Amino acid sequence: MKKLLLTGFEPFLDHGVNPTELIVINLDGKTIGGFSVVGRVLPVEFHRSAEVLVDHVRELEPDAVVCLGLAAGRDKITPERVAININDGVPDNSGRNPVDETIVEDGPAAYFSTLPIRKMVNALRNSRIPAEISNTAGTYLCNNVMYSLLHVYEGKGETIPAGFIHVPASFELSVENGKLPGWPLDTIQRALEIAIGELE
Ligand code: PCA
Repeated sequence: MKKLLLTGFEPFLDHGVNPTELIVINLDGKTIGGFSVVGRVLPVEFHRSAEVLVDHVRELEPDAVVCLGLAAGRDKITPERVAININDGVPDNSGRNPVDETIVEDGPAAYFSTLPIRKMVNALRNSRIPAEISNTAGTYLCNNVMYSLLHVYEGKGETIPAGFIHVPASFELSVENGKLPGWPLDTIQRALEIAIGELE
């Protein structure tokens, strides 16, 4: 059976939990469509996250890679279209906050997702789950790991379905912070199972 590497992130900033961490732990070892899922949690640290991800890719040699991250404040499931060659953001979990740095010196400006993002969004909407393609993954860790992941496959001259999906806050987070739209965790998880079901 084909292998899917599914990553989430640990909690960061003032978010007490990260729904993507809980979901990849829940889905680890499960089968979705034709893929057996290997769930892994990444640190939120500019100097480590991509390295940890790339180590998993080397070790597992997956047939597809879907990285997940929390986009607190978004109210839809948003597969990302593009990652850009920039690190810039508020302090990460190690206190580092790069300003206008490149991720890969002399790397291309951007990489497009190789996930079937339009099919994923259509499948989600057909299941009455709010979803849209996002045209910016930001310049924080989510963009960093997506760019780094696609750079690895570019370097290998290999194309597999690989990319990033941002999810809204969970209900638990919206209780913690009254201003965030929050979804039940199991709805976010079901949405991701539907999106992953579009992989071939
Ligand atoms: N979301 C952040 C980093 C970790 C996460 O879950 C982001 O959108 O960059």
